[in-house]
Amino acid sequence: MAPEDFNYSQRKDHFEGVDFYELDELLTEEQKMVRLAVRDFVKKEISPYIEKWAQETHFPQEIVKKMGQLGVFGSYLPTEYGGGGLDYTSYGLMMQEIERGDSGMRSTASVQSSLVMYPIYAFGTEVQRKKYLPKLSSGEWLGCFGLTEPDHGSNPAGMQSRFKDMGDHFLLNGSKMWISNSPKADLALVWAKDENDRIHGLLLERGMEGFSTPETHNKWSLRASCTGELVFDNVKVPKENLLPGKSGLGAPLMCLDSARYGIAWGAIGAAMDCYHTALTYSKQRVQFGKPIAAFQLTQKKLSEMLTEITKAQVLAWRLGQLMDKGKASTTQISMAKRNNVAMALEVARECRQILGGMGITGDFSIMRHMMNLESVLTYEGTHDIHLLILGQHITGIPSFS
Ligand code: TGC
Ligand code: FAD
Repeated sequence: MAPEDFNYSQRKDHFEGVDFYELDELLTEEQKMVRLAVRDFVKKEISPYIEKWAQETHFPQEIVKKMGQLGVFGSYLPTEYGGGGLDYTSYGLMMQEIERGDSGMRSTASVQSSLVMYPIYAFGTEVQRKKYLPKLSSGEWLGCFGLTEPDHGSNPAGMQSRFKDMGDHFLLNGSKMWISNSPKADLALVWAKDENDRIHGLLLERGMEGFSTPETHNKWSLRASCTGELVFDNVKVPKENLLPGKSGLGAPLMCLDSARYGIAWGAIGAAMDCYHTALTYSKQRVQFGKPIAAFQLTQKKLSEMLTEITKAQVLAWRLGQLMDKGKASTTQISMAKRNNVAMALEVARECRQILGGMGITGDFSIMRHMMNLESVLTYEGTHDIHLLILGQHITGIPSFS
């Protein structure tokens, strides 16, 4: 028997995905079709250009409409508002496939879906839903989500952005920092406190007087995604732009549950791409008269990566089931986000080593994934904050402050 018959990499699915535990058997035909459609889109519309975009710190705004046409935005929301009416596993598979291309592209998709469309659907009025959701789902409009502030990242409860009731409108002051999509967004969902210190969501449209969105430069991570601030200098916000359905920190935290779930899947995509690249490279690269794949140390790296990717897939798949049943808890989501992102970052680092010097170049995707994943490890709750969320769940004792 030829050596390749034993080799996992020779299986038909090598370039199509990593499925060592045959988890495909657990997916529906519809879920597989969704995955294939997004995979094909990424191959055609993202992968050929992403390295150039990242090197040039270019956010390809035209991708927003293309993703909208594909049905990536609001996939789990009802069709009557432009959503896809799909389940959470399909949403997860979409995030996985987009992040195989690039974490920044997945950021664009998850902010639009989970952090802008979801809260408008869940906490908005019928008028707000009808006004904004179809534009966001088609990609005609791009949205952003403003929770983090310069002095309040992990602790959003301390936010200082505030609005006053002026009778016929609200007057908003403050600022937000590190906001994905902000420099290009048409709509910003901003979290701010009222005069009673209660947090509410406000919808700000580009062009409102006193509202600006300066871009954040000099990032070494998520270079094809645009990041910026949101600055509110006496912005008059119409009263009908407040989301009435839920107030308090629990409202943005509910949105984060959905986005963190998507990241748990997305990170697997980045890991898969690194793994495939390193595997292929290691079989081609010859040192000491042998492909480096023949060395035990390389095989150890690859074996451990496959094991960790597979464990992450099982976690994500089960979490998808719990999401669909409405049973997934914040702590279960924290565990998956934390584990899967750290796994992907570790896989990217190991793969970078397998490629030696070539691993640091933009000729391969690995270093870009690795740098992107440093942000993914931090945003939507840092690696350590998710550990503390789990710690609180286990012991019943919060240790944040
Ligand atoms: P805590 O006292 O625990 O909770 C405050 C209130 O919220 C309620 N709550 C929830 N409600 C619904 N769903 C959830 N998941 C909820 N979690 C908590 C809770 O019951 C309480 O309600 P009430 O009625 O008693 O007031 O809050 P805390 O201030 O102690 O904070 C807890 C902590 C640290 C876990 C939380 O602040 C946190 O998660 N911090 C991390 C911040 C974060 O993740 N920021 C992300 C910003 S957005 C982003 O990064 C987007 S990147 C997007 C991209 O590009 O992909
Ligand atoms: P800090 O909160 O200052 O944390 C610094 C360090 O201290 C971390 O290691 C943290 O784990 C640790 N730490 C903090 N508190 C504790 C504690 N109690 N115990 C132990 N350790 C602790 N935010 C948005 O609102 N919208 C967005 O679209 C968005 N997009 C982003 C895009 C990018 C590229 C990045 C980098 C960030 C984005 N963020 C966004 C912000 C992101 O959510 C925050 O960066 C993150 O929540 C951490 O906040 P911080 O950066 O202020 O770090």
